[in-house]
Amino acid sequence: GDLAALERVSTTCRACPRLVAWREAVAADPPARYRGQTYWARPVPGFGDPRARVVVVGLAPAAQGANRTGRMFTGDRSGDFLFAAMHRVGMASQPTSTSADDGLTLHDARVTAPVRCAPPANAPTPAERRTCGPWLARELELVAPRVAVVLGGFGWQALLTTLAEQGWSVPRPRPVFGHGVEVTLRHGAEPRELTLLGCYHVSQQNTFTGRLTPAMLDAVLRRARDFIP
Ligand code: DU
Ligand code: SF4
Repeated sequence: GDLAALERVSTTCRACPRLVAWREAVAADPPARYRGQTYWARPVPGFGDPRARVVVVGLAPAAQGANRTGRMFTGDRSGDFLFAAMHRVGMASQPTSTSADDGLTLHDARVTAPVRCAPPANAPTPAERRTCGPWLARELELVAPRVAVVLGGFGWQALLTTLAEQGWSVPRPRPVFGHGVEVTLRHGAEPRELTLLGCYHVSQQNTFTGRLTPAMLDAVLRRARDFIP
């Protein structure tokens, strides 16, 4: 349907010269453990249930993860941590996510990111975030989730910007990101609501240090379910 068309078109995007160069440079010189693999090296679309009521919003594809496998959060330690949790709470069909054809499906859940090409040092520029915003905006319009679990401050800022541009009532000053922060937005006079749940990012910087534990992530994902009738 429309979502499949969006994904097809978005994967041809070359709007950010620095990211196009990086995603391709990484693919041309893989580390020893991935030598011989053909990298995706293109924009990575969101993955999961097209009618998901829970959307997990990250930062951007990892150079050796989604930029290699072509599926969001797939093929790196961040994804291992995230999908294991999604499986524990019943959102994922299996606890591992290793390649785009490993059979994983998500139930009433979806994973996506505000920037779709792997950035150097996992750090997109503000201009790159603005340039990529419309892809996320269109995806959210089509999926119409009830809850967004937002992993980290970059995704939080990016998502609030996108939602404000789409006519959601984002409070001013903007709600500040934090683990466990909850904000419910309304869209004009319409009855629909979207709740943002802040969660520390699943990167190794947080998971190896114990800043984000499996129990903490499980709790946020279970909390997301509280908003689903
Ligand atoms: O072709 P498709 O059935 O629309 O599925 C596309 C893609 O999305 C496939 O890799 C499974 C995944 N998916 C999912 O994870 N959860 C769903 O509810 C539906 C599809
Ligand atoms: Fe296009 Fe987004 Fe990739 Fe930039 S980051 S090239 S806008 S898909």
